[in-house]
Amino acid sequence: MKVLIVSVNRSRQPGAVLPYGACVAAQAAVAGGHETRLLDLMFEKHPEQAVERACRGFRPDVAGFSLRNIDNNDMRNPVSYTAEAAGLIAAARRACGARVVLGGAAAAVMPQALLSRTRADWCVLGDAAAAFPRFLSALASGAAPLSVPGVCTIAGGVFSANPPDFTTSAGAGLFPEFGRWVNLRAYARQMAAVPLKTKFGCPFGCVYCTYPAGEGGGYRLCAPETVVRAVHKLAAAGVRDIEFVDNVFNSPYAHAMQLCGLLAQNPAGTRFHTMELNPEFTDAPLLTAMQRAGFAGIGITAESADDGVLAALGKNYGSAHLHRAARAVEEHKLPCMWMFLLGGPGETRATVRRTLAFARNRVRASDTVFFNAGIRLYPGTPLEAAARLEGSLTMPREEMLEPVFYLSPGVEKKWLLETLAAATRENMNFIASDTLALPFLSGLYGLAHFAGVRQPLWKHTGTIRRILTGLGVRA
Ligand code: B12
Repeated sequence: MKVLIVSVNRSRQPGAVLPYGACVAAQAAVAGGHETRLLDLMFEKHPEQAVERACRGFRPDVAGFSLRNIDNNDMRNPVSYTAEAAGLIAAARRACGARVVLGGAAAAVMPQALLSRTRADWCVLGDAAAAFPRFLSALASGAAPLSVPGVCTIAGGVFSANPPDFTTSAGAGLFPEFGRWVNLRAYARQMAAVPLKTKFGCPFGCVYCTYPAGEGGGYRLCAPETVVRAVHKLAAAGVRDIEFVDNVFNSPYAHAMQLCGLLAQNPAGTRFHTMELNPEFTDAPLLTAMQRAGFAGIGITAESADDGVLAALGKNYGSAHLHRAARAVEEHKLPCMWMFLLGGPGETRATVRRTLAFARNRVRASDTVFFNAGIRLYPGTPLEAAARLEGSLTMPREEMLEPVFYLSPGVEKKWLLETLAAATRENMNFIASDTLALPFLSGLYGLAHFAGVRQPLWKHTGTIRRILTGLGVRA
């Protein structure tokens, strides 16, 4: 069959991200013996026309739409992407008779609502490398696609789903030939690293999160040797920055340590990044190993510095782990971004102040702190159930595609946003979601790349904000 994969994501917030999942899906279709093309809409000015053109030119039998984001996760300036996705699918329908299938991280979060909103024929959940070829061969042979694990559909108004298989192994299918599918130079010009994933699954129980539902609760690890081979292939293709995009990079701890050891022994000349360090496993030996491996920037998803809030969020760590991680960061040279999530269950003015005090006193002035206010509510999470019990969430699940957020009844939105605005004014290394929404951010990445600045750009947050403030720009 002829298969067209369309990567729908065009968000540049906080920066362009390479369509990793779409590349995996395209490579999986090729592995299944299908003639495959990928249309990446990231840099397209007229996406609907681009879809129509691709459909008319290629005449695909199957159009697979890779949906990464439902919305921008920003309570203050919410942007929803589903109407755009529905428009693109309608454009494909106008231009060709392909059967339309959804996949991707967004599809995994709300398959039924997305199928209904976009009127796609099918949705395939789980790892594309395992599920997509099976789905395609079922279609090609006339077998029932619903017999394939991970496939769902709405027929006659009724949603049916075959649960995804969370036992398939994580292997070479996770390392597509990126350069075959996307314009790597265009991403490099936007200072976007090439993403790599080293495992599936998430065993943690954070009350707001969809990761275990999307990938299963048990780990499926890639052999570190396979990851190192993929790194060397990318380096040979000219890639200079690689970002590990695991749900949590440093768990299992031994796997991360082994990978860092192998990367240090077999240097590829690439810089590494990850924004996904869990504080429980962020200690001095890990940071030493990461530094030796060639990491150039790390992010710690701390969420709060208050033990009560961390417990209510279902976190596996407490504030003592944050303090230990801060000490380890101080002892190393790695630039670090700390990320906090304000407004979760149990949050009060006092707990917000405790988190801000940690950020002021324990984070180096040269490091960056990112604060998000309000937590996006997703169907099926414990936080959704809590919000319904509190009475703060009343809308039916099908409508939760529109951005809806949890905010603790113990803290008023106005006070929280004003307090955050004051903290970011006073501390040039603090940023909040409104900084990510700055319209000139993409131009800034381009300029920095042109000037030879190395990733990550956020390590210059303080300097950039000082310059912009001096120019009278609120950033
Ligand atoms: C790492 C990460 C980031 C990094 C990205 C770094 C980078 N260089 O790529 C950073 C921190 C920058 C980031 C930012 C954002 N992120 Co983010 N991120 C992730 C994370 C943890 C992993 C993403 C990833 O690359 N996975 C690896 C790839 C291979 O997986 P995948 O894309 O899902 O593809 C697989 C399957 O979905 C499927 N598949 C994919 N496409 C297709 C197509 C077809 C046809 C088929 C059949 C199958 C298929 O097969 C693939 C292989 O297994 C996910 C969580 C998660 N577990 O998905 C969140 C996640 C994708 N992010 C999310 C969000 C919201 C955002 C932001 C909007 C938030 C913000 N304002 O910062 C931005 C948007 C950035 C942008 N420009 O688009 C949401 C998206 C869903 C939603 N809730 O809307 C997720 C799911 C987290 C969540 N549950 O809320 N993110």
